[in-house]
Amino acid sequence: MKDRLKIGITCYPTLGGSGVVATELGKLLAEKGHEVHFITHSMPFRLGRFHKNIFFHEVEVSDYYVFRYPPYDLALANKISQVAKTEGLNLLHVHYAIPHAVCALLAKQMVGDHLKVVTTLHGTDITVLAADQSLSNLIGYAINHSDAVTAVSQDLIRETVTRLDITRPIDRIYNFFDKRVFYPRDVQSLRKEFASPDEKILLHMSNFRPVKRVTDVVDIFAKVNAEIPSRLVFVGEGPDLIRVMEKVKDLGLTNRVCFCGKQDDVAELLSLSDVLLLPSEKESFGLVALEAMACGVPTVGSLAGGIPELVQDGVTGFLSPIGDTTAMAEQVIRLFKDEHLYQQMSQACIERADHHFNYEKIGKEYEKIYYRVLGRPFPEEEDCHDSICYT
Ligand code: GMT
Repeated sequence: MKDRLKIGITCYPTLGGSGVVATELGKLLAEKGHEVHFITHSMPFRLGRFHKNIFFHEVEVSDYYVFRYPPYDLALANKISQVAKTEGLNLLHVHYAIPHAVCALLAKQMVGDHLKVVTTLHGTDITVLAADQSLSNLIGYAINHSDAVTAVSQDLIRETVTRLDITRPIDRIYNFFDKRVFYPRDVQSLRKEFASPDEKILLHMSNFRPVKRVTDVVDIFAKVNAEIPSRLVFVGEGPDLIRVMEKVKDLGLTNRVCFCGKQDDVAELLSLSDVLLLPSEKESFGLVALEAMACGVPTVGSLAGGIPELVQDGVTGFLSPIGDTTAMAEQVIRLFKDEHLYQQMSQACIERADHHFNYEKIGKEYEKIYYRVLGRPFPEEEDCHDSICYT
């Protein structure tokens, strides 16, 4: 490819949507011909197969006896500077202001101003940490001093400029999905393992943090199941898992609910479900709703954060005020009772995902920012060699 870049990526490699976005973006940039260096404390969990343009540099943290806390942040900054120098990186794309953007800025000071820093905000650094006085100034500093900053929704930009003293523009770049992975899969036989043909399947996938309001999922399911025979599938685990399990038991729903735990290959599970439940209290984007959408599965959820920018109420799902489990259950029942509406919505999901959130479109938005901060023209016309060609 013309003007190939050398890009360092730092993210939380084992956690949630931000790690998925960072890893999938790195993989796809590598397919396009860029050289991608992951600089993380462990191998990103979605990295998958070997690719000649992808390199992994492990951050090792010393636990020297005088340290009260192992200095991960300093080890990361040091590692980034080493990799940037030895590999001749053009830029660092870091996910989360804290600590990754701060570490990247420190590395940049060590390496030189030619190394550019692009920071992507995913949510928690703003919606939770920006209110923490012990970190807020540093978050603002990291945002104001990065060469470019992106956020995964307009709502997150609004939150960022409201909560912090921000003196620079922030680009909105939505999350994306890979259409070679997320599409309506033929999962008839797998579906039989979860439900009989006359039953519907509701699915929730998250890290079970309190902001996900997973007990609301159980309330919604109980109401739906009282009217339409259904099954509930949970994917993931986290702090509220035990509470949710207890609630399921207390409501006598144990034999209708499946707890699958953490799963790597989620496209099949999404494809076998009829509706995704996302009743979060905070959600800067909701990557899982996009992945479900790409599989033709509508979302019923809350009017929180960036969810309405992704899920169009009444078109690709239904949204209600946070905590209104009665309305959410009614909407699921309405969808399940009206086959025509369901099919229409499912089709609208596939089209919307493909049109607005496909990698080709979103990947290009990130690449344009990379070339912009480097002061180089964006090479519009790519020969297809070494790049992704969707047919
Ligand atoms: O949802 C989580 O708790 C995980 C979190 C993360 O750090 O990975 O997800 C955030 O980033 C995702 C990717 O941009 C977004 O799709 C999620 O909406 C966002 N989560 C929250 O805002 C709670």
